[in-house]
Amino acid sequence: MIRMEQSMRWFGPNDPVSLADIRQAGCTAVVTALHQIPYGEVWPVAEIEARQKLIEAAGLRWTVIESLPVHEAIKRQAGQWKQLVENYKQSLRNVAACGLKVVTYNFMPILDWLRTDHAYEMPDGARALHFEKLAFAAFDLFLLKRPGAEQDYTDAEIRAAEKRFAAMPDAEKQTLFQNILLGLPGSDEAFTPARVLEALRGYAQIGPELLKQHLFEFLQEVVPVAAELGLKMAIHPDDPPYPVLGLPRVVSTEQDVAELLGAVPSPANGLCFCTGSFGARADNDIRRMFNRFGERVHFLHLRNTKRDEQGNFFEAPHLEGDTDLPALVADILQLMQRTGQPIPMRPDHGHQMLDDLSKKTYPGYSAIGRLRGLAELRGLECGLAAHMPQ
Ligand code: CS2
Ligand code: MN
Repeated sequence: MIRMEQSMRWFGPNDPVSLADIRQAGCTAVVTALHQIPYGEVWPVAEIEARQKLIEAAGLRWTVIESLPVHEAIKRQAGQWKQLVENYKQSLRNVAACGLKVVTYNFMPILDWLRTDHAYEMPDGARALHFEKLAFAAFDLFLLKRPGAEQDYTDAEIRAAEKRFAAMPDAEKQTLFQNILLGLPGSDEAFTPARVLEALRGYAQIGPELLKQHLFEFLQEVVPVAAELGLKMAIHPDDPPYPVLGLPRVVSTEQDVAELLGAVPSPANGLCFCTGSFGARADNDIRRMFNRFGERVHFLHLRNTKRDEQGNFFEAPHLEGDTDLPALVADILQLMQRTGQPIPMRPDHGHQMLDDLSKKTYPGYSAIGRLRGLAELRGLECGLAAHMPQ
């Protein structure tokens, strides 16, 4: 019976969650990146190998990169972008030479995932990541003061955001600000408002159609190289999967994915299927999407979200929330038996709980909550596999 490969994300030697912790959680692999290499620079073979040695010495494997970031200039097709695409190809050659197999990346302008609250209290006292639309609007309008932001909200939304902001204690305003400008995954360096506003100006002329075109042109360049090297590219969806800060979004819906996979039909052009990101939209039917695109899914992020009518969502326990993960895992098992290919998986985020409540880790990436998520998913897969007709 072919099963998912179980891993956790590791942010490298500075991650408070160690490789030993990850191994004890039951993982056979980690997914990681060379976070110390500035975006756009080539990943040197020596550094890839050094990282690999650390991981293997802990009894784990490294086959999935998360992420090999795409430089902003490539997304905007500005400045030295052609050289940066060449650098990306060279990094692909280097990681392939070291035996890595899957390359995760995203095409979200400027920022990676966004939440308004990193410590949203669950009824059981655990803490979850939360996206509250009104708080986000308050940040956008009154803290960041993005020029033209009013045009992206209705009058009623602006009034509600004003009220929400007026009632917000100063400490909450500060946390909101810090949460949203958290910085990129694996970095301790937060964005400054000036830097974000400047970066936003770079997208003033770029709508979703143009950004999509830039993405497809990037793929036309890098996918043939990846295919030849035996690498699989896995794009992560937008998180949240709708426009924020007036920025264009290109990987949020089933239609987006169909276009993206169709634009460069090579099997090397695939997806990081993140159930939590896609699942934050009520109009994404997660199982239908997986069953339509499954053969191009090269990496799985399994997590759950709970939405409300207003479009707010929090990260629910892995087997609760709006996405039927038990049914999805059954679909995944079936697909893997059909293709004969195990798909690497990781629990994407977890609650901050138990001893971790007093520890500082990357938001969403504490050990115990992810251990819980992984254990539940592993048990689920195991039970389903045992009862699956051969
Ligand atoms: C991850 C993303 O932490 C997360 O939510 O799923 O940061 C993901 O690693 C990147 O978007 C992939 O490039
Ligand atoms: Mn994800």
